[in-house]
Amino acid sequence: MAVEYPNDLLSLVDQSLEKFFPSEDTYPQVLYKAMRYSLFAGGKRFRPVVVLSSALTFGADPAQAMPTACAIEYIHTYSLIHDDLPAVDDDDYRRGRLTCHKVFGVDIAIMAGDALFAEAFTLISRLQKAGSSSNILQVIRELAEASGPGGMVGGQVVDMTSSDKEVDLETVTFIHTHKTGRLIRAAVRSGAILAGASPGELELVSSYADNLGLAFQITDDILDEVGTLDELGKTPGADKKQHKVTFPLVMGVEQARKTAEEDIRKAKEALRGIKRDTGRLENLADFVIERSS
Ligand code: GRG
Repeated sequence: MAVEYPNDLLSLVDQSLEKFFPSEDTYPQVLYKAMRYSLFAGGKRFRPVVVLSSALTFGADPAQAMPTACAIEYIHTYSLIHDDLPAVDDDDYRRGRLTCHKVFGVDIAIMAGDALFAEAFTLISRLQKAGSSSNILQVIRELAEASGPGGMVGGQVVDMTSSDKEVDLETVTFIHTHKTGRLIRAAVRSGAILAGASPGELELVSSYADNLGLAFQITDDILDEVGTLDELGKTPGADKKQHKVTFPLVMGVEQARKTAEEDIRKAKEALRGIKRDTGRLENLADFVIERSS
């Protein structure tokens, strides 16, 4: 049976993004239009949903973690805009519509990505009220580190410099855990930190997050091989065309799927040590392995 996605949280995120994000009449309009074009193009809102699920697990209300949840979506959207640029992956479609640079031009798309990244930290520092000051500062640090050279951008650079080369499992694991995994880890940890999880709980939920993040990118690789434009909202087969380093390339689709399943098993095992209702986090783990978009 298909796993049910937490659409209740997704709707709350969509409403909050509308509430927090400046209107397209804001000057300079072309910039806000480009940012909004990519931010409001749909998408699963997986990372904000993860923040809220983690916050709920450790006893906070979704509203209390919402500015952080939305800020992570700004960062994720920035990464997608830049990832699609001609100098990077050169993609025409994303989230079922033309990519930002195709509509607004490369110059504005670069600026829209940069502005979304900065706006993420503006949002948290202005509106993240729940949580102690030191916990909010810790969340800012989690997101900055996860996005920067030790996280998403570092992983992306190894990805870009590895295409066309003979690669081993260690390199592809580094790429995936950094390019995609670090931001998902930051999402899990931020929700837990804002809700006041104990150090022991934080350690266990981080282990859940690491396995979840790796499985998420392996399923992304598999979907690029077996998915359709309709399902994915972007052109499938792009990894192969660009000689990208992926798990299916290193070990074949079947073994890649087994690896992702094993990561999800480990993620769930980590949850078992947490003496809370971890049902929402378990459900997200099931979603990651079964997703078709
Ligand atoms: C700075 C030029 C420049 C490039 C960097 C940081 C970066 C661009 C790219 C990071 C790599 C990246 C885009 C990782 C995310 C990979 C991924 C799994 C994307 C899809 O995420 P989903 O499935 O998409 O959550 P939706 O559309 O549902 O939000």
